[in-house]
Amino acid sequence: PEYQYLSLLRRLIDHGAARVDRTGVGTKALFGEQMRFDLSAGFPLLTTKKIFHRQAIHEMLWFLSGDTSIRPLLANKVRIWTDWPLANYRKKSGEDISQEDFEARVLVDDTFAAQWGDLGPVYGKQWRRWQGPDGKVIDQIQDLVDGIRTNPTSRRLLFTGWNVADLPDMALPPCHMTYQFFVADGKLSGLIFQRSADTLLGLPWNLCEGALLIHMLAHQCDLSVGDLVWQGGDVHLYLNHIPQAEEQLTREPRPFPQLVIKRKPDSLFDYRFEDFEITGYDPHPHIKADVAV
Ligand code: THF
Repeated sequence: PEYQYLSLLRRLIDHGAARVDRTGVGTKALFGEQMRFDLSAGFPLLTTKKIFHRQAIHEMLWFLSGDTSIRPLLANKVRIWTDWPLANYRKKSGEDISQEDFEARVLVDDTFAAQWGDLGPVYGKQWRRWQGPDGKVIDQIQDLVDGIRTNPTSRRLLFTGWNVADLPDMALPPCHMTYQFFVADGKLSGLIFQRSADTLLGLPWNLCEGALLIHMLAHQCDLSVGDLVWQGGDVHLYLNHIPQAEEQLTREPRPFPQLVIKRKPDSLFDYRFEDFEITGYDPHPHIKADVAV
């Protein structure tokens, strides 16, 4: 359960290699880590600090919608993607605009949103509208659903956001870049390969969203849930997150909550936020930490 995550935090602090990273903040990093969660035993939402699952669910639905603008996120009061377009706008316009004012403009001004609120061909675009060299548009997620239904023993049940040709146009290349699925004994398991993992801030969200996606796919394909396997490449702890990690390590994990899906829509793309409920979530208090941009 959660002990795998806590042990990873401990090992990062004790044995992580000090590295200077893209953001300049500095990290401690380990290479090649794995965790496994049996989803039938509980939903892997960390309990040693409160995770904002409302926002995480919205983010996964946004990926699946194929959208790449921060506007639908902001409309749901999800602000985790604002920092990157905001930094870009400040740099290019020279205007010292506040985050609140920037977000308000993206929400009300269509032209502004189109010019400054889009992240480029990130996750949603690649998942739902990967463009082939012949112009053909590929919906990797629909193909995955069809594959799980018609050919469940296939070894090609996967999708990827790592579109090499599109990388230069993305605000940020995908971190959780490849997902693979496996059906056995009526259970659907999923594996996430994440090239770069912000262990304190992003990783708990990635686990929650990966688990949610497996639940949704299983629901649609009349399977039960198996394991979530998470694999990280460069797994790091930002140096300014060490005090928060130490605080979290003093806390005793509580049982994982359960995910309840209240409605079965006609397709994977018709789930709404209200269809999901997390029950029995009793976390320790939130721990605040700043994201490196
Ligand atoms: N960049 C970095 N440095 N870390 C990341 O986790 C990350 N992401 C996405 C893209 N680039 C990244 C963005 N996802 C938070 C959570 C997820 C994010 C970005 C930020 C975050 O700050 N969470 C806080 C509080 C959020 C709030 O106050 O609403 C938290 O405590 O969970 C990883 O995919």
